[in-house]
Amino acid sequence: MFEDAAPVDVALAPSVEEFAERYVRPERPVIVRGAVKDWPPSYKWTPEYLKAMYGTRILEIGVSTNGDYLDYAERLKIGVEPKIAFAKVVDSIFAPANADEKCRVHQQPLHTWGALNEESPPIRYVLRKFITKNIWMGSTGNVTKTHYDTEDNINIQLLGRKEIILFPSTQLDELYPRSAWDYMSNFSRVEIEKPDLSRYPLFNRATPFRAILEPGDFIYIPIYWWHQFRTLEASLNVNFWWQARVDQALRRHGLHYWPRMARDRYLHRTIWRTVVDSVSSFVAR
Ligand SMILES: O=C(O)CCC(=O)C(=O)O
Repeated sequence: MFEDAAPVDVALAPSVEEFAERYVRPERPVIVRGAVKDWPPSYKWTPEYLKAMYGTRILEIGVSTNGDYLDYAERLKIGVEPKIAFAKVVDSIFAPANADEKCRVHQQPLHTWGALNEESPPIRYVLRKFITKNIWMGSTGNVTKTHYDTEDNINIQLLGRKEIILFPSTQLDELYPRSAWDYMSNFSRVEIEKPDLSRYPLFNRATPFRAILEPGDFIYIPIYWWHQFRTLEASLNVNFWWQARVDQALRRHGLHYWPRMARDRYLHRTIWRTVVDSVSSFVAR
């Protein structure tokens, strides 16, 4: 689907200055190819290596019969995800006995993963202090539905392939975010592959972009750009979200995200982090 969508720009190992100037400053997405060859996870993190390092670690995973994890955050909150040894997850994703059983390791912060954390320092294109570095792993056919994040994102493809559909951050109304009180308030109500235009007529004027991520590529997803990820081949990714500036945090999308953050007691941490980071970047100038 979306084969006719506009392609996301592609850059071949640009300099950091060029990346910052052409893409990050104007908040324009780009796929960067060939820029992480020397980054240890690119040449070290095979399924066998990961199993040998952390195979016995027990973690919570998402499971799905159709690749759709729409209520995943809700399920995590009420603690109903299976707990399983990492080696088993790696096998069921990269060497599945039954292709209909899908699972994923969703946004696991890497700072608790000792050696893997040390082997994955921020790549040079991570331009500001990063908030989290996560590992993602998932079966062919998984889909993370359309949503936006409140930070700039660099998502690095280590194994497998993913399709990403993006919509500009300016199209907040066209994508109909869920209620500000919803646990997934940053998710769109529109099923972008079969939109109900009678309920969501403005989606008609939304303008999709499409990108395919291959091993060794990363995608820069600017703050508030909508994105859907589809796993085309069993995948391993690492992403970095870095701190938004105060003026970015105060945009409509950020404000829409805050009510549920306040209710779930994350807001004060976000405000504090944003202020501290803005003051320290100002002082460092
Ligand atoms: O890989 C995925 O399924 C989702 C990744 C994502 O949403 C992100 O990096 O912001």
